[in-house]
Amino acid sequence: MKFQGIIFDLDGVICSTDKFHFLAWKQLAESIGITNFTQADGDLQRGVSRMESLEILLRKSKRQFSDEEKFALAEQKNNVYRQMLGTMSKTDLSENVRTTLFALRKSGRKLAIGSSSKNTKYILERIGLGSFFDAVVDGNMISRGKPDPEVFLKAAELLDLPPEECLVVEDAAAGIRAARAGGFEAAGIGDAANFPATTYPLTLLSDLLTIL
Ligand code: B16
Ligand code: MG
Repeated sequence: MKFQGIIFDLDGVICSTDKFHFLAWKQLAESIGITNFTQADGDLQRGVSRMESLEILLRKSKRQFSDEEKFALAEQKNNVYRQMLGTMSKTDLSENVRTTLFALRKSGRKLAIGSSSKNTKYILERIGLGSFFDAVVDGNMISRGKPDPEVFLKAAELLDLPPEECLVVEDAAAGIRAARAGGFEAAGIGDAANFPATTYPLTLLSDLLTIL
């Protein structure tokens, strides 16, 4: 087996919380007078950390905010986002993702999550995968966000495998760049299927089963 380990991004690969991110950021934008926060702005926030996402949003504001105010804004957004996550359940895990994960587990591979989100554990619990993965590395465990490879290198380390034996699965440009910077091959889903740095384009997560 070329890949003994698979490291999955969470949002956009295992489940889809991007719609909640967008709605919560949009609500925050409007509360500080930004009326032109669009889906294209939301797309730029894919895969990057909460504070970097805030900076992307604040580019649309004429006001300057102190660091203290920025932390308060990020918390305000996160509170709204967490409430939305509370509506998620096992039904938010698609059949395609569920059967793919179980087939990969059966093949004997080690499986990990490498996510920028500080809400990773909560999301995994909501969708019924709270204790499924062999390793979970999230935004609370890293000091540099994607496109820095830290999150994936830490996941490989926890799986006790070198990067060349792990495949990273990502949906975002920042994540594909992080994977390649860490010496990983990358499978890309969604927009990431078309990036030049993506090794394996996926239409569905189950396409992994034919690639491996
Ligand atoms: P949080 P991923 C990322 O998750 C999201 O794609 C990105 O939009 C978000 O800003 C980031 O998590 C931080 O999320 O505010 O929950 O800490 O794609 O790396 O699984
Ligand atoms: Mg993602």
